[in-house]
Amino acid sequence: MRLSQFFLPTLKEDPKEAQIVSHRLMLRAGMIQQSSAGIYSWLPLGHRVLKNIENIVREEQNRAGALEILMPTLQPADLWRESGRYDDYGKEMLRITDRHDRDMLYGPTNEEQVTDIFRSHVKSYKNLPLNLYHIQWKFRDEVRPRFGIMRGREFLMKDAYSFDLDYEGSKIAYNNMFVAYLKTFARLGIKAIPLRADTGPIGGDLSHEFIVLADTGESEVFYHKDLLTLDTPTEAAYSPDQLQSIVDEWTGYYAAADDMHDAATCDVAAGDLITRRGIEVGHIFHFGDKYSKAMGASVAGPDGKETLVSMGSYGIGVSRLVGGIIEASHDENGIVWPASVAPFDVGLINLKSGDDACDAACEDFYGKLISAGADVLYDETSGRAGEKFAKMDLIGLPWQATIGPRGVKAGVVEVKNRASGDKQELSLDDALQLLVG
Ligand code: 5CA
Repeated sequence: MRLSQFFLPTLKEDPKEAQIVSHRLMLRAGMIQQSSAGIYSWLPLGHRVLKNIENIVREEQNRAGALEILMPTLQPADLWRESGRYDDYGKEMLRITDRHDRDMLYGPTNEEQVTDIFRSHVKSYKNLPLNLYHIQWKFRDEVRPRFGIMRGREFLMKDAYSFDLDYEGSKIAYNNMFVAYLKTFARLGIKAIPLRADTGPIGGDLSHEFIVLADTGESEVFYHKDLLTLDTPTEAAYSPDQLQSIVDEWTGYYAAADDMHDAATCDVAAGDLITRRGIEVGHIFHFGDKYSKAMGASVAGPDGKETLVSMGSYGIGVSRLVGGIIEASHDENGIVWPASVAPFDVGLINLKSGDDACDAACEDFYGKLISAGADVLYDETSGRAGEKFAKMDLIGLPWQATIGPRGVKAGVVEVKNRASGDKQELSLDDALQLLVG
């Protein structure tokens, strides 16, 4: 992509409305634009990151055996009347009336909708276990939308729903998602720690939040220091026993958010207890037959008896993750994207656009990078060198490659690693090897 043909409305100054670094950097890097309070448009750079995150989340859900569907954003109120949540949900739910005076709502989550799909089609235990997920926009009319897309009103969520014949089965489904989440967050380049959590309006008896540590997080978290030293599971699949032992290992250390932490009962030695702030990027719930009972979702069991299915739901804040990753990975010059989610792999800077030799060397290198499969943002504009460097640092691509008149003469390109700041002068071939080899 040539910068002159891209749409990258960066800002030189810090926007006044942004209170936290991720919001400030997303606005400055031209990733998003506010439409109204808590509602944003995603501009090309932001959209690329959002899609990269979405794809990693999708791949790990598919790998875990969940099946992708797509449910609508607008739902009929009647489904929510069946579960009793139409009244319970309060003002956070955006209620809409259509032209026939039918009550509708913009979905804040999809337990009811997916239970309705399930009960219409699944009648036998032989079709279980089943896990259906979608990646869809949600709406919650938050009292105080803030921090940009971190606490939005409209936001993109991955929500998966598991259906099992009994508690044992649904515990395996829960553990399976727990482990899939550890893998997902590791691939996104972040360390997210699971905490025992309150179940809130979703309900249920068992729940974990996954929290990314960042000073600007909304909740305070307390955890045993050894939790951060655990290795992320890497195998493609695990047996139910293996899943249980991974979950036991990760939940064996003390970890709690402020609403669950009790200094009096916490038995971790003071020197081992770490207190930080964190951002909730995922939340999983086991709620058994709460919805299947209210909505009549049952199957014939092996003994022929009708049995209410045991369920869980599993959310990841896909749009919130964009901000969460920035909070966890930035410096004073801008964003530092983990390679897996970066909007481009390499930023190529032409230090003297218009100079025949420079232009030719850049074009040649640009072509070679693309042929080798790299996603490249090529700054061939006539801006000043300082501005070009500042812009590349701000948008945080993992690698920068700079070609100027001196380098052209010497046959070298300067390659900078955004995260470490390390720079090296390499021949074009060696640079290519390093960037795409
Ligand atoms: N039905 C369950 C799981 S599918 C559910 O809705 N869980 S949730 O309420 O915890 O939301 C799941 C994830 O969505 C959260 O962990 C968080 O990362 C994200 N999320 C929730 N509210 C917002 C919001 N207002 N803005 C951005 N992301 C949000």
